[in-house]
Amino acid sequence: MANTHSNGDTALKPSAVKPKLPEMFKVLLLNDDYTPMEFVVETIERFFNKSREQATQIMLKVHTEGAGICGVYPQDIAETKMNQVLIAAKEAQHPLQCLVEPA
Ligand code: TYC
Repeated sequence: MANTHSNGDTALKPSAVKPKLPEMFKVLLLNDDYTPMEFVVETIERFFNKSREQATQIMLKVHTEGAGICGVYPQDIAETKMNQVLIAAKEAQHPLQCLVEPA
């Protein structure tokens, strides 16, 4: 772990200090027949910090293809966003489904 230099200084091995990027996870929305398009767009704007235009594009992709990516984040952030979406959907009594998977 620590190397001692001739001058008495110590340094961490490069392997001990090399910054490691976090594993990344996609947050996906799934299509259904009941959740209003407007609710999906507002949800994407609210929780994924997207513009109206970006949110509309994502919603339409989910609507036509069955699923779409709202964003890619470290695991804890991705899971928090998924839970925020699921709670908001449940509160509004919409069946909107959201999931997290490795990017
Ligand atoms: N298919 C829904 C409708 O026609 C809209 C919708 C889009 C629902 C995206 C869910 O993740 C979704 N009202």
